[in-house]
Amino acid sequence: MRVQLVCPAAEDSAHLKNLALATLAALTPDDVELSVCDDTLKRLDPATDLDFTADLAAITVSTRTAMRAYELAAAYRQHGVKVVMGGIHPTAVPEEALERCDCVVIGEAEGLWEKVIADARAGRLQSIYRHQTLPEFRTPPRPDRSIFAKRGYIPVQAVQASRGCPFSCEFCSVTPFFGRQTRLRDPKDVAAEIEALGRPWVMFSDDNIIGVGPQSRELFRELKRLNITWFGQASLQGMQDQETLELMAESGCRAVFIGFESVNRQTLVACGKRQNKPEHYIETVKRLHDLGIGVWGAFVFGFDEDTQGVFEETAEFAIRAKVVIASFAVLTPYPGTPLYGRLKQEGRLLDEHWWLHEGRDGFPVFRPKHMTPEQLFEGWKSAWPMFYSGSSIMRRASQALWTSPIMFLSYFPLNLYQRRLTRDKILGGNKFFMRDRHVKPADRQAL
Ligand code: B12
Ligand code: SF4
Repeated sequence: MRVQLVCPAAEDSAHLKNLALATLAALTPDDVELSVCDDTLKRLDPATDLDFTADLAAITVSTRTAMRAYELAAAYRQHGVKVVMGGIHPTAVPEEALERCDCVVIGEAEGLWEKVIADARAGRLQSIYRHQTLPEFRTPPRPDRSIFAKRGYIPVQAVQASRGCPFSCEFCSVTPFFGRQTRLRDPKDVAAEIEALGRPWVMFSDDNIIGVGPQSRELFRELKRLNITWFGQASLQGMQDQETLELMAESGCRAVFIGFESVNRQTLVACGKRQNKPEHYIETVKRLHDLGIGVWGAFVFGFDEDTQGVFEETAEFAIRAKVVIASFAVLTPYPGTPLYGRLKQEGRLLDEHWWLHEGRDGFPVFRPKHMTPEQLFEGWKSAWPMFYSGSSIMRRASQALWTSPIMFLSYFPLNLYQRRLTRDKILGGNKFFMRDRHVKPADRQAL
């Protein structure tokens, strides 16, 4: 039997080894011949790059990659290849996916993929596979990364140490998909996996590497003896505990991605992100920086409490907090989230199937409460040049530059890269984007 594993790309997909495909590879019986088609490395030409002699194509799908996944699936099916889809998006909207493929795996692959393969072999592939309960994750099968050998990926290994999240922020897909209870891997198992990978730079694919108190500390102790460098996403819950932060730094953490989302307490309460307390943001960033951990802050615009002042207020806050880099997003109702359900019920979705239609990148797909979609779009765009203006980069450097040797070397390249992205992608090549008050005229010359 021959199976082709497929990773479709969105326009901005990074060259990262996809952990879902490596997991499927690990679950596949040895006598099945596997190949990989990764659209994120090189845009695949459906006519020439897909293996139409395969028995099965298995496509991992997120909402951002759904359109491309459907396009690739159509090509396989035209040539008689059966297509299985799995991942966050088909789990949220299985009926939609089933109109475009032969089989949908709802939820996590462990315990189901083996059945899919057996049934496909026997010629009795079912249209839906799903779990009765969430699979065990204490010692899951080790992802098989040999499928990525000799390709042009970013030299970072993605590793997952937990699944699920105890919070349920209204806009997030994680809790509906992975459950409200965090399932933790055995820290020794995580460390053994990393050790077997040759102690690479690690990116944890967990949603919250710090949020589970004593167990997080157990993991950090295991990582400490490996002497590695790692990055991950962390919730602000647990960040008040200095001992945990110190251990995190000692274990090799050099950067964290933090979803601050908003600087307004009411917004955070309303969207369910109660663990974020804006009054602690600046101090938390400083404590992390003092320990050699750079902070990448993420903010979202378009919440019901947001008014026209939110863009400047947020960008200024991020500058004052001196985060190493920041990203700003427009609130997006992903299917299957409580936010999607609410906006649909309130009749505020501009397009109920927005992911199936080409839109302007970053343009809202719903009607915000206190502004028009255009005002939200323009406001979102305005936050980027404020944050990546020359004077902001210099102002933040005073703290961020000294966090660690890695930050020292990467602070300016990272910021200049983001600044270029702002000019080319967010502002569509507008060379004079920095007409804001953080910008000295001399800075404009630099563009
Ligand atoms: C790491 C990560 C990233 C990384 C890298 C992702 C990558 N390519 O490896 C980076 C930082 C680049 C990133 C970017 C973004 N991300 Co992200 N990311 C994650 C995160 C935290 C982990 C993903 C992961 O590796 N999981 C581990 C693997 C093993 O799990 P998995 O993919 O779900 O696969 C399992 C099952 O789904 C299933 N499965 C998956 N595919 C298939 C296929 C088949 C055939 C079968 C049978 C089963 C199956 O089996 C697997 C094993 O059980 C998730 C949250 C999460 N907990 O999953 C968000 C998440 C996927 N990201 C999300 C979002 C929104 C984004 C961004 C849009 C953010 C932004 N505003 O820019 C961008 C978009 C990037 C793009 N171009 O697509 C959302 C997606 C929501 C949705 N409905 O699609 C998530 C769920 C987070 C959230 N809070 O809601 N992300
Ligand atoms: S946004 Fe973060 S904290 Fe909130 S539910 Fe999602 S993963 Fe959990």
